[in-house]
Amino acid sequence: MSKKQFIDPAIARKPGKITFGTIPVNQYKKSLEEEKANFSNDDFIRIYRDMVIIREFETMLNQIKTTNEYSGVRYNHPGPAHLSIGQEAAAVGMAYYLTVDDFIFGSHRSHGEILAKGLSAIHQLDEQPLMKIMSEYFGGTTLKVIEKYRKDNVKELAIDFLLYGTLAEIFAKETGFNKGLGGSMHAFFPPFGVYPNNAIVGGSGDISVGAALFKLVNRKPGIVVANIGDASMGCGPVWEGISFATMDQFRILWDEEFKGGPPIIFNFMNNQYGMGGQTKGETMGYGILARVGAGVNPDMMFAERVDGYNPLAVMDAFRRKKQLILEKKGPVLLDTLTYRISGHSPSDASTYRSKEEIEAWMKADSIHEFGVQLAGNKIATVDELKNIQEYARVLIKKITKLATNDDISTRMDLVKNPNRIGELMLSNGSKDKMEEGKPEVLIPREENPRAKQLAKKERFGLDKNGKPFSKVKTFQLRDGIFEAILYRFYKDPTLIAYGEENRDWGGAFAVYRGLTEALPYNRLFNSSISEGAIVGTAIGYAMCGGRVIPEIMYCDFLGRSGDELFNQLPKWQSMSGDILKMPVVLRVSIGSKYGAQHSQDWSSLVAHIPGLKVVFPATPYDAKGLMNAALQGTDPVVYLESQRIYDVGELFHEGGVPEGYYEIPIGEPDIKRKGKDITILSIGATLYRAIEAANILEDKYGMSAEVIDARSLVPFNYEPVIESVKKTGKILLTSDASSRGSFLKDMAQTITELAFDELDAPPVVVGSRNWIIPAHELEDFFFPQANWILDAIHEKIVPLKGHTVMNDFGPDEQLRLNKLGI
Ligand SMILES: Cc1ncc(C[n+]2csc(CCOP(=O)(O)OP(=O)(O)O)c2C)c(N)n1
Ligand SMILES: [Mg+2]
Repeated sequence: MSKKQFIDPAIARKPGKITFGTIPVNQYKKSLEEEKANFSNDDFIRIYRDMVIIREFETMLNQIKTTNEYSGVRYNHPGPAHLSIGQEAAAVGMAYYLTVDDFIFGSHRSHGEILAKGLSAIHQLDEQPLMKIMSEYFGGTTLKVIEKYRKDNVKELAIDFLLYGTLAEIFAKETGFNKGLGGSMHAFFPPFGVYPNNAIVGGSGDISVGAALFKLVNRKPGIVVANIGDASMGCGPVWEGISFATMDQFRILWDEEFKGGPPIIFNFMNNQYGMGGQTKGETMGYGILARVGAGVNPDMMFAERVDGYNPLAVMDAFRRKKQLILEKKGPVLLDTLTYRISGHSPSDASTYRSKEEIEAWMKADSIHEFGVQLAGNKIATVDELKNIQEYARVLIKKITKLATNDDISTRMDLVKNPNRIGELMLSNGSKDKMEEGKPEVLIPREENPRAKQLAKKERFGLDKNGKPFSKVKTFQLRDGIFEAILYRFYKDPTLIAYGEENRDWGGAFAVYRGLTEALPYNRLFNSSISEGAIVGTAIGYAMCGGRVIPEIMYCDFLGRSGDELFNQLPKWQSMSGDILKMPVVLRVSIGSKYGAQHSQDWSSLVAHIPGLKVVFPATPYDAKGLMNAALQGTDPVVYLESQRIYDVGELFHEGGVPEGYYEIPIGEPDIKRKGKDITILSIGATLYRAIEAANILEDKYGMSAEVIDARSLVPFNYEPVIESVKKTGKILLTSDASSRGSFLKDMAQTITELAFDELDAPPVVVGSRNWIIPAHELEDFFFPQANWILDAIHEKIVPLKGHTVMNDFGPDEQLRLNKLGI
């Protein structure tokens, strides 16, 4: 949305036609002789060598998988190995012109890409920085293994290091590039510009765009290459990543210097199959994959098909496409045609393709053909080529011996330290800013129009007589969130925020009102309606070193970012072996009044996912303090907000919401109302219903309830709750999440274990119904109400004298509903 752009009906409604340009298909025609102008003999031989190394590496894995032996080295590898025999030219061609500043992302079939990019980086780096990288990575753990066996030549040592680090990772050894926590499908090595590979196919489609966004926004050198399988063109994150990367605003609304948008090449490693499905003719409709670029933007993403069986053709394409990006001409799509001679995995019987087809592609094999050309053009003799093959065999055998040796290449010792992996789940860092530098802003913070308005507001919600101030006079919960975010924007130069309607509109619920005036487009912008990419790009942005606040407008829409939320955001810190940090604060607004698909509280769902922190503040004081803490940290935090209480004032914290900076530690619950007879533990906006119930309990039944506001779901300190239960002997837990399988049940069970002897009755859970959420007029029948809490206490914990039950929480009804699945 931008008022700068006038949408003229006279123009928009005019008849016309869209004409597409042409998309080149295998247009590379240069002979090796002609290429001598661009490559030295050494270059040609190195290209051959790199392909041969990759081929031998994959051949070794194939043999290990199928026969438990390679060249006399015996080993059983039960894990995955998706091999890329046949695709070597595509990988080496892709990596050749990329510098160490250029990042690649890939998929489950990325061994070849990792090695190609690593070999290219090793060639480009001087010995000193190379040695520094190796000796500093995990304090030299990986280097120490191979150093013993080779000390003569740094470049050769680095090749050993690359092959060993990758293989040890595949074999789940702690000496591998990601401490063995990534494995075959996720191995990577950032110092060489090799970023995560993803077992969720298409998973890199949006993460890589976030990495490119990081480069763009923070003016970092280099481009990003997203290596994606051809069948993954059917995946949501890929389409969303492409949509996000090609938004018009980069060219039209952002400052001139950002014109090209995220510097990214979507490189489809088109081996023409997705497991057993043929993409052309069966599972996709594009015919030639490059066609897809035509519809995306007027530049047709400079889409092109290139012969991925010829390394020089791929290099030529990458050189030209990289140049386009450096000229700020925007994202590029490459369809790199290749063939997977190996099966999808070593157990693949290739029932879906003919023998003739495999043989035809083997006959055209890129390594063989390139070798013939090198010999034909007198660049290398046949014997020299054979020597290279022998060199690769010796090298791979040596590395295989080292990586399979359990004494040299050890696994994480979970006997000695059973919680080692647990300790890597969260980084728990505290960082004012992710990088040094002056944050880019448009006005001084004091001049912010919203900040000026807030200065006049009442920071405690009640006047001297205990009467609430009017809404307009009160500093609200949304203001607490705003203040914390505004503060951080002036502190951390890497911080950016985006989502739907974040700019101009000020966020759908006015949390960001006043931010547009403060920040340039490159720090606050509206994204495409791509919830997957909103979260996915944030992941890529954070793993490259930035801090980011993506926003999901309604909690219900989290489903659209399911994979990003389940498999990416929570997992990359630990899967990287703590190389990557993930300072992403994902703001998620929980709806109200809008029925079944706009009012769901999915807090239980996100709290279930290991690797995420989850907070749900219910007061302005907590909202500001928890946002400050989330933005100071280095972990992914799902920050839940309830639309029902965006406008509440502070009713609990004496003195109101401080103007200055303070943090509320994530994980610490807070006693909002003191009591001695029963404990009520609430999550989120239900706090106010719990307080209402507590007041009725006091007034009508003479029972004093202690109300504890969980504030956080993960992590969570149970101690204050247990202390309370020791005093009261009774506890009821309540939140707006549907009761079955909810986080409340998890808490109830933990409390039972920790305080069984203190309890007079089992902990009782009062969640929402296991229904769809009805219209606002019927919402009170769905979300827990004060009278539900009273009914549940009466029926399950302690009879309340004279209480008339309105809802049946008795055991018979509980049994009946469970039998019915509601
Ligand atoms: C989201 C997801 N769906 C399904 C799979 C199972 N799977 C693994 S590889 C693969 C085929 C992918 O094909 P393509 O993207 O062309 O890559 P290729 O395997 O050919 O390299 C499938 C379906 C997966 N890993 N992730
Ligand atoms: Mg494929």
